[in-house]
Amino acid sequence: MGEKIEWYHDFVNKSYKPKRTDLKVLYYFEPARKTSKEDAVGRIASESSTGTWTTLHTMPKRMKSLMATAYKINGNYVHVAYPLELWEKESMPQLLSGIAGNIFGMKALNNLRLIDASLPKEYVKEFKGPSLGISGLRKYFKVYERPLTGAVPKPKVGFSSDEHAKIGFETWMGGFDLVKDDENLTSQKFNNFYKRVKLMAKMRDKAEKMTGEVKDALLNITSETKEMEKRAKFVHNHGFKYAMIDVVTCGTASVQTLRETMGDYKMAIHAHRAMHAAFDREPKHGMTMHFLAKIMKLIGVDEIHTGTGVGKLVGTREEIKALADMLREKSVKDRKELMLEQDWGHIKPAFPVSSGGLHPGLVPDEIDIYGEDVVLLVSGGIHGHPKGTRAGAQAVMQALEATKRKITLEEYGKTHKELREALEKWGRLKPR
Ligand code: CAP
Ligand code: MG
Repeated sequence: MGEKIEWYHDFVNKSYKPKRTDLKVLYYFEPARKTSKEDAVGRIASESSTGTWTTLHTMPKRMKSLMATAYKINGNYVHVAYPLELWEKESMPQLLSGIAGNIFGMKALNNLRLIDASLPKEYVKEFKGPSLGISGLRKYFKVYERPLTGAVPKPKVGFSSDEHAKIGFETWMGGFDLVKDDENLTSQKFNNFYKRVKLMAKMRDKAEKMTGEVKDALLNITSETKEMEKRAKFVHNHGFKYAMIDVVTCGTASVQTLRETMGDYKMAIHAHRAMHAAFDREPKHGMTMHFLAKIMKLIGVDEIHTGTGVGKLVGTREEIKALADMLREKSVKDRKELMLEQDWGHIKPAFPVSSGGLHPGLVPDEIDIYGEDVVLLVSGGIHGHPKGTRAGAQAVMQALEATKRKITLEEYGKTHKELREALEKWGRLKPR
């Protein structure tokens, strides 16, 4: 018997109409030389569901109902429908092992990119989603008509816990809601996590007293999962509403665990996406940021980094708008080759986070891209202010007021010196 590849064609059916309960995935694919498109998409559907590389002697009939179907091929795009029974309830690692697993390494494909998955109601309902979400966080801060604002002490790492807390205090006093740890600051010799939390709590109390505003922090609990749980509890005991996790490096299983733990404390998760660009930057291969943000929302983060469109890191305006809508709306429609429809059911809306190379002069661009339901993180762009951190934060708050009142920054700067000084340094610079 020669090689039997017609097995793969059992996974292709262009007249298949997906069931309401099917999980549907959109992939971009490029077949390898001498592989037809039909063979390629058959392999994608097969390897990500029930198939293997050859025909088999035994295949119980009932297994037919577990096979995925590639049902729509449009140029280099293919839609695959997966029966719901394939997926374990409330297990993101298991879904990823299927629809984002072996298939990325198949020799039959030169490139494969998971663009988005449309998750059926029955699948979504098993997950928790954000614990507070946009409305819960706005209520907590009593801030309804502007973005939430935050900053990371810079340089990224190196400050002692004490120095860190002092910069935090200046940030809060400049009008910001949040002080954030950097993604690679966890608990190092020079800045112990537990010590930092204690000092930050002290400074927060002082800043809250002096300003009459709610102040909080995004302390980075990233670690081994059990230690993360311990750190989350410690942060909670010191009166913070949030903790930050590097969600990609930690992995979905630990994020799910922490959502449980932190949900008990009624805390929010700030998701830093460090490492995402290892698999979402190459436009023909890997998976999109859109899909990553979607699964993180599903498993329970309250906010996640989504890019600036104009700052120092990658991501186009169009992609960012699609991402922000997916995170914030109750349901979204298909956008050709960019995203699939999604009904969020009971899952609460989550905040997108704009960060990376921002400064006061870019605030109007961010409002134009995101509107007001966004967390704005401006770090180098406040600490680099000629008069220091507090003035830098004030300049950002002034830029927000000006934008809201539809006054140009330059005009507003005439009567607001912190903004004027920031503009004199950076203007409308788009950093790289
Ligand atoms: C920004 C930042 C963030 C990046 C992450 C940094 O600092 O703290 O980690 O924005 O990227 O370390 O670069 P600046 P993204 O404000 O000083 O640039 O939000 O795209 O995931
Ligand atoms: Mg950072």
